[in-house]
Amino acid sequence: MSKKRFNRRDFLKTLGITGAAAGAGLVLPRTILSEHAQKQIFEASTAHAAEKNGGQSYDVKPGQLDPYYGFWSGGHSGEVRIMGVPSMRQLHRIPVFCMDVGSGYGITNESKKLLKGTFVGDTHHVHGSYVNGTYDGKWLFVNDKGNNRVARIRMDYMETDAIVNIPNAQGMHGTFPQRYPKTEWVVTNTEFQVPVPNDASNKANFNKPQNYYGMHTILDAATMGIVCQIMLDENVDLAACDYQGKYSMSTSYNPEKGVTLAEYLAADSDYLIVFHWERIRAALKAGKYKTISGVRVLDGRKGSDLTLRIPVPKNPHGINISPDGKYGVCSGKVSPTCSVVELAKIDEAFAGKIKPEKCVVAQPEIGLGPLHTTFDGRGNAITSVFIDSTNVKWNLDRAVKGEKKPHVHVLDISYQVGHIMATMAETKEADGKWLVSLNKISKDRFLNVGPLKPENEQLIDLTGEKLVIVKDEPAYIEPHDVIMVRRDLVESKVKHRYNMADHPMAVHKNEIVRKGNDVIVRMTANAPVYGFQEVKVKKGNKVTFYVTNHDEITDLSHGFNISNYNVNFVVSPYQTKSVTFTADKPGVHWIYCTNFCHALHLEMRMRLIVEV
Ligand code: K7E
Ligand code: CUA
Repeated sequence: MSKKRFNRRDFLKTLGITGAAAGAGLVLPRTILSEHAQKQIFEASTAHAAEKNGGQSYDVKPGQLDPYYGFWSGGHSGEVRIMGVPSMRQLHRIPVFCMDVGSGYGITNESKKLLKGTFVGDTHHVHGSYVNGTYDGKWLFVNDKGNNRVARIRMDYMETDAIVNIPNAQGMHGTFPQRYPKTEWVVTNTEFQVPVPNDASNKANFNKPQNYYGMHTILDAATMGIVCQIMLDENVDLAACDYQGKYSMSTSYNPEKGVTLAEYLAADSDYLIVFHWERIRAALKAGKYKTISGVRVLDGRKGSDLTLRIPVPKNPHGINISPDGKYGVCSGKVSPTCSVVELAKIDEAFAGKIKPEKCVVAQPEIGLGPLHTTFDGRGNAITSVFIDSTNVKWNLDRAVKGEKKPHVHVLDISYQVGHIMATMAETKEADGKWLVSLNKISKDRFLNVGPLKPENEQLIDLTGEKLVIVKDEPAYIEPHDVIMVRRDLVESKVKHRYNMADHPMAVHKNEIVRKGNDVIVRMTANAPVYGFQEVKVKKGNKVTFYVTNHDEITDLSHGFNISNYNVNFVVSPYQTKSVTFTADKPGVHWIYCTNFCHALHLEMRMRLIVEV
């Protein structure tokens, strides 16, 4: 193995910490990277130490199933991925905000209705719906930072079933479902401040950043309608809900309303903003809102009794709540500290009995660039530290007792970690088995595949005192965040076939309906034949195909590709999909099944004849 694994100059460039950022107090990282790398290689090559360490095996043998479902956001691929943990096998990809030509998402009429023509998306945070502080296996919620949307995925079919566009806001980021008693609300934050409303009617404010605002938006989980928005003077970043159904909270920065890098970094202290749900409900009831872009907007700026601002240093990033519901941990990002907020004190602070800053009960120094924190359910927190390229395990009680460095173990990872997550860690059932470190940069850890390199996801055994890397996995753009859910909470809810009644347009009888210029073909797919062997249309006809898969056999999906017409989709057992296009190219166009289904799969085809 090459000794020179990592070029330091390259690394510093990677960080891009020059000019304004350096001036703003960012310190250069530890510079013994090649030593890090060496140690890393050693740790990875002694992965079996993990079995000594905690005794759990990461080896999922052929035919065995993983004990955890991992739900990965796909970053600017716009999708969500399902992985098996600990095998790290990619099991499925769920297109959400993007087009997927394999499944036909973005091509079929049903998916076009969800996407409304927008298929650029940036998924950061995926979270499951809750009952009593743990996952109920019903829904996943995921944000789109790219185009201000939040989507819901129904977990019985593992497909996107609702997308809501959020007005008055931009850069939907931190997104979190209510944890207790169950998920009725979902909150989502705007990373970017914009004029409100952000349209021509408000053009007077386009060039006045002092009149831009951030929003904490509350969605109704069941209807995916917007309950209300709370207007703020800050950029609101990550979000969390408590374990009591009383509060949501968000890290925030840029109360100075800057629009340049130096300006965002000007203030030394920013806030964890806590939102008081009971008061929000009361304010809505009392009509204390303005309706802007059709949404009820409440004022949560300084002085509002709906919000509490707990000062934390500096441009804080992640806010994560310990599984016992006691503490919120704000990761400092530009400060090397994590701020531990005791949630019980928030009541007193809202009641005016203590100052908001008294909610912070510890501020340990974790490392350079702490971003996100997760938990092992045994009193330890693990924080991702971006600039140091480490995962730091530290003890919450020791921190609260005043230890400045309550470290248990520091693990070097490769390299530049963003999110980390432990199994079940965002629930009260955190079990401390596995940790995943989603590292932004893989450098030289995999075969060179050109300038766009994979990212690196590292699987870490969490059962021992030390963190031990057991697996390195490359990943395509751009796994951002993840939750890992115990298999028993999901598996029994996931269906093998659709309920035909869920699709009102399901085809039971093959027919062709011609109405003026419209041709509607309603057709079954049943291995190895489609309901028709040929369909004749006239050039210029508007043609719609409805296809229902009548095979009830598990795992027997059919494809539907129309040659020359830029159409392909897949229909799974008992599913119905449709597509509409103008028959503008005369000729014979074979429609064929793209998804292997039968010994006569290749023969599963028919002609579309476009006559002139
Ligand atoms: Cu840290 Cu979008 Cu979750 Cu990036 S955010 S890392
Ligand atoms: Cu149907 Cu292949």
